[in-house]
Amino acid sequence: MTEGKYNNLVILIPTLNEEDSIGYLVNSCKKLTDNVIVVDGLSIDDTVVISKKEGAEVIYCKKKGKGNAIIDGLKYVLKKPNIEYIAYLDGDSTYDPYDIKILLDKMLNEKKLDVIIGNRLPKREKGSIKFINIIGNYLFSFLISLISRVKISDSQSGLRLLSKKATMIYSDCLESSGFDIETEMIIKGSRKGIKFGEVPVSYRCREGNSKLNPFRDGFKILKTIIKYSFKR
Ligand SMILES: Nc1nc2c(ncn2[C@@H]2O[C@H](COP(=O)(O)OP(=O)(O)O)[C@@H](O)[C@H]2O)c(=O)[nH]1
Ligand SMILES: [Mg+2]
Repeated sequence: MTEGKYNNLVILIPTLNEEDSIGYLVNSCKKLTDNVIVVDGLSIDDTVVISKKEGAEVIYCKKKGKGNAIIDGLKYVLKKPNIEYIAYLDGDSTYDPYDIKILLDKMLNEKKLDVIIGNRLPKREKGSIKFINIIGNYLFSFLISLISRVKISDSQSGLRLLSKKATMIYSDCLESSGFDIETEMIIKGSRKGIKFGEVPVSYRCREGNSKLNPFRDGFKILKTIIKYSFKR
């Protein structure tokens, strides 16, 4: 699997009002695979129209939050035949979909890995991650690594590749509704025997507005870390 399309790959894109970037993103993802699924949280702009026009399949998640969209997307993907790899990334313009190839190569070369996380920190564009989010991410990554006994540098990254096995495990157990989904995936996953790898990926400044509130969502992530350090 080096050239051409990866038709055993699905790319999931959770969206809430991402009309500024979704067209270009779907178009780029379609060069990697025909299976591009936008999980829309009832956007009130043209996200859905543009996604369909560019050839994505659109499913709707009425429940609020990125976590709910990812959980619905993973469950939906499992109904599709011949899918082995599931990638997801933000619907803004921050991640480069071609980096999914780097994640795939890592998973193919290290067969024991079930989840590959794109590490934004070494290659990020200046100003792409707010200072407060960098501090929060360092703190959360330290705590999550400690609890899950796996070294994770960028625990809040929203570019990930999952094996089918990991997707099956997650679709049965994930419950975080919002941005805390990334945290739950690592802590719960490590307890269920899922093996994680990381690769550096590029990260650019966003088009449109971020849906993440550093205080509200940061607090929720911290609560999730504490909850799952006790809960088995
Ligand atoms: N379906 C759905 N997607 C969401 C929701 N909130 C955020 N997203 C999407 O989740 C991704 C990550 O959110 P984003 O605002 O980029 O967070 P940031 O990267 O931390 O600034 C983006 O593609 C959002 O459009 C939601 O309530 N429902
Ligand atoms: Mg984003």
